[in-house]
Amino acid sequence: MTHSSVPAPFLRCTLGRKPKSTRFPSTETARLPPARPCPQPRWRRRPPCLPPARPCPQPRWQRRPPRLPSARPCLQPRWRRRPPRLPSTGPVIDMPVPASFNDITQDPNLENYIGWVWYEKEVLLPRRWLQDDLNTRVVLRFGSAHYYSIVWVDGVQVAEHEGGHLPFEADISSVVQGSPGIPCRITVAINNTLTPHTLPPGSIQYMNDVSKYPKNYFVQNIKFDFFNYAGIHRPVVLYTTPSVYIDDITVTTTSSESVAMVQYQVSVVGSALYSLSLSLRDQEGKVVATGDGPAGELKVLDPNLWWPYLMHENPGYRYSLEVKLQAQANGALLEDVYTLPVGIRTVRVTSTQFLINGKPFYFHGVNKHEDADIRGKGLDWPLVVKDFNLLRWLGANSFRTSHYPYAEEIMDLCDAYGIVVIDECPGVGIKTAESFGNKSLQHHLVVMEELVRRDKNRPSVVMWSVANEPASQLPPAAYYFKTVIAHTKALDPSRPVTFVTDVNYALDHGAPYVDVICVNSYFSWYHDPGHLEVIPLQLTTQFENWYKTYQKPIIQSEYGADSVPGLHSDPPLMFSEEYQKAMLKEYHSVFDKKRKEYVIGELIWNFADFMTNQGTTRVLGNKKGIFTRQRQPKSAAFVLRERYWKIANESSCLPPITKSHICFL
Ligand code: GCB
Repeated sequence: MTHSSVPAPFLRCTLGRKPKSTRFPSTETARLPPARPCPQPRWRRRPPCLPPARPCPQPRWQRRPPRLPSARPCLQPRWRRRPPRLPSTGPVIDMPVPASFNDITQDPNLENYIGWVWYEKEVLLPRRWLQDDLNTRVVLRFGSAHYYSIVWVDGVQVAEHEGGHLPFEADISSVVQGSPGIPCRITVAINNTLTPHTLPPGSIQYMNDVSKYPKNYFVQNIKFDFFNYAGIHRPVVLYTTPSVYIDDITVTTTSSESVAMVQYQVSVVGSALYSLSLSLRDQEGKVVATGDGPAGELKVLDPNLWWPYLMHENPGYRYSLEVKLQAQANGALLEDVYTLPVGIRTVRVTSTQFLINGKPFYFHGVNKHEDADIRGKGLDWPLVVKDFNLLRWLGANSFRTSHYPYAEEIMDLCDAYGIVVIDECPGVGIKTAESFGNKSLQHHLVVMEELVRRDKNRPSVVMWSVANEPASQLPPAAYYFKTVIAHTKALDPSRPVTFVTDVNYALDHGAPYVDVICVNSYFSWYHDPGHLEVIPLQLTTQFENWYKTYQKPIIQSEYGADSVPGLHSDPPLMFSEEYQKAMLKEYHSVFDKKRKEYVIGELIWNFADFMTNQGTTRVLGNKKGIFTRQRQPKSAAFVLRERYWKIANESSCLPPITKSHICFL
């Protein structure tokens, strides 16, 4: 739970000089004037993840000291104990936060850098945060950092976190309180090395043939198809709570036509002596239900349900749950207030349907990536909003967060616009037996805990996906997925769970445990390239085999073809825009037959072109987007747009009136 906050401290970051023994050339130094926290007082009142209202002082970061990665990231003890001021240790470079570091400079070594990088920033905290030190808790929160992070404040280690894509935070009160007026120094060390036990997994391969490679040469191998961007990808914020505070809220909802129940659970930390009061308001601000205590149920008469986009004229309806805590501590009355948007909706899966609020929901949507020129995976508000405009233009009602959890800011907009989400964890590229072992499994369980904790209250999230295309034909996959899926269901019994497979239906050891079969196939592309005519037969067979085996509804969770924008050919040849369109049409004819039976969705691969590792099958990245990386439509986008709107209209739901007013997020 987060309370009053200042915006991202925009870590002052610098790039370190490398020891001579490494293969990384030195990088120029550039300095900016010192960054200042919180230029606008109103930011302090905002929740922590909102973006800055205007450009902020540029941050800087330091990478230091480059060292060869090891299976388990570890730092030289001297550095871990108390990192020195980074500029005193060598050259530094300026680095924006949030952003990936890879594409910011002209240095190819930084683009492909593997190992430790260091960020640093000094922040002056408001005096009032530091004076009432018994009753104020100061927290430093990271939206995400890739992948292994250690954080110090004034040289004192305050946090250590494994894994990207998910938030982590640290109570830094004891470090910063007592020295008002003195800037505090935030230092972050991040290691982007992927090992068989990280998520996603990877491996470091040392090239020992000295006739071919320089000394200590190594490569980071990965088994996933997107560029392995790294850095501080999401906002970093400082916020305060009272020393007794609302730590977490869990909300689930049930409903009938005329009455809904909102079940809540509030966890409080800091004292056992407190009182809690809750009020639920509708969008007009009218209180529709009240409650008290840490757990209970709120009854809402004639509820406005949360509906997906294109399923209702008013999609994304959310009530506002205000939770107020009062506690006595250290002779003072403390109050903590948290406001949570609540969408009332139900989700249920039958053997042939996916039901939202009891009505069949057909996923006509996309797979995405967090990916853009220059900022890589860094949160970029203009791009985020552009993408939602394109989704709505397309008539898409859903997406999968392929292949990792997306920024909370993106998820907030899904809730608000009614875009339905299959929320995927970073379990992508799990291809070796080693990555199905106990160590990996334990980490996967923790990642699911973090993901469920972050997104459990989001009405847009209708299903968890615990992995993409693992080697689920390997025998250990059975126990692995049984355990991960059972754990996820125990954490959240209200949502179905799946993973996305490309393994043959008869060989897949994980499929027995999923609620919905999500299958990827690339007929006429990776299989029988150039042969569009095989699609109808092969796709029909695929669906029938899966359904016959499991009697579970099926989503075509990926299908697609690369197209180089502007490349034309008739008859259609691979990589032309015409081929991409023709492939879509062949797939769609089968979807149209099978969606009358048990196929409950189609998600195109991919919404937009995206960067990948270099390779002989990739032309400056993966070109299966229906939009270019710069978000211009290819011909396929128009084919899909016509189809999605047709499907939306068939389901006889009123499309919402497109409002074109500006509202500030
Ligand atoms: C897949 C993967 C996705 C790739 C895509 C492709 O099956 O799930 O990550 O990018 O195929 O284009 O190869």
